[in-house]
Amino acid sequence: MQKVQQAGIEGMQPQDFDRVLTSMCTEPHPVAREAAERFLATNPGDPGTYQTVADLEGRAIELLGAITGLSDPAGYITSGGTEANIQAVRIARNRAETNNPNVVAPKSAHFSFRKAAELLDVELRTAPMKNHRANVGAMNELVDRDTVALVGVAGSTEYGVVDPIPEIAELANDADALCHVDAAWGGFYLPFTDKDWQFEQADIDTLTIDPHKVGQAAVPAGGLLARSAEIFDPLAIDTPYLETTSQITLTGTRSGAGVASSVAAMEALWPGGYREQYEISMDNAAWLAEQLEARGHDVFGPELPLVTADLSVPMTDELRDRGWRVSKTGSGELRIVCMPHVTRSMLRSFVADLDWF
Ligand code: 0PR
Repeated sequence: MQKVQQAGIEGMQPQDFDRVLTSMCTEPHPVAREAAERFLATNPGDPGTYQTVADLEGRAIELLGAITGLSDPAGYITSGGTEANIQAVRIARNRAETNNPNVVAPKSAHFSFRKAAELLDVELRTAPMKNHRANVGAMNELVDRDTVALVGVAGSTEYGVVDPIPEIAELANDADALCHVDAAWGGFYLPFTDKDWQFEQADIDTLTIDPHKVGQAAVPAGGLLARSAEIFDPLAIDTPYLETTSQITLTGTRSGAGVASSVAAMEALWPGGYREQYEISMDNAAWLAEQLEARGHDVFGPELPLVTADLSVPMTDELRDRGWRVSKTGSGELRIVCMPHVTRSMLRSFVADLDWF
C-alpha cells in the first residue's frame, strides 16, 4: 500500500515518441487529442443514451468509406485491429453452414487471427509466402468446402507488404467464402499508392482499418468496415434492456474518445494531410533503406513506410540502452516503422548511433 502511494501517477510521463521506431501507434493529431478528452465519458455502445457520439460514429464510417473506396459503407469503431479481425472471422463462421469451419490466410497474417481462431473454434490455415507476399496459389491449395473466409493483408505487420487483394477476393468468391482484408496499419497510406486494393473495385466483403495507427486518432480506435449492413446480421445479439434492441459489436461499453478522435483526425487530415504524411514517411523510409544498404546490409522495403534490414549482429539491447525502441522480425531482422512521429532527423541520429557500434 505504502509503495503505491509513493509511486503516484502525478508527475509521471508517458513514453515520448522521439526514439520510438517500432510502434504502429503514434502521436495523435492535436484535434484528435482534444476531441478524445471531450468525449471521454460517452459510450457509443449505448446509442439511445449517447446520441451525439452515435451520430459521430456514422460520420467516422462515412469517412473510412471514402478512404477505402466504399460508397455505402457499414461498420463501427472497434477497440483496435484485433477486435475487427475477430469480428470478421465471427461473421464468416456464423453465416456459413459447416460445423467444421476453416479460414485461409497468408503466414504474414497478424496474430489476432490466431486469437480469433481459438476463441471461435475455427481452424486457421496459413499458406507460405512468396517474397513476403501472399502466395495465392499456395492459399488456393488450402481452400476446401469448409473454408468460410479468405484473408488478405494490405500492409503486413512485419514487412509492410500488400497482398494481391483482387486475386484473393476472386478465390473467396469461387469458394463462396468471405473476403476479409486486414489494412489495420496500411489503410491510411494505401489511397496514395498505385496498389490495387480498393474496397468495391476489388470485391472485398469486410476490411480492418485502424484510425489509431496511421490515422493519428487516439489509441486504441480501430475500424471494421463491411460492404453492406446485412453482412453484420450474423453478429446481432438481443439487448432487451437498452433502448436499442440489438448489438453487433464484440465489446459492450465502447470508447467515445476513440470515435470522436477518429472523426476529428480524419476531418483534419483527409485527404491532403494524409497524402502529405504518406509522402514524407515514404521519403524517410527510402532514405533509411539507402543508408542501410550503403553500409552493406541486406534491406527489404519500403513498399509502404516500413524497412527491415539484416544487421547480422544482435544489437537491439545496445540500441535500447541508448533509448531507441526497435524490434526484430521473426527472422531476426531489424524492423523500423516510419510512423508520422518518425522524422528525418530522428533517423539521422539513429543511423549515426548504428555507425558508432
Ligand atoms: N492487423 C495488423 C496488420 C497489425 O499490424 C496489427 C497490430 C493488428 C491487426 C492488431 O491491431 P491492434 O494491436 O490494434 O489490436 N500491429 C502491431 C503489432 O502487433 C501493433 C503494435 C502496437 C506494435 C504497438 C508495436 C507497438 O509498440 O505488432
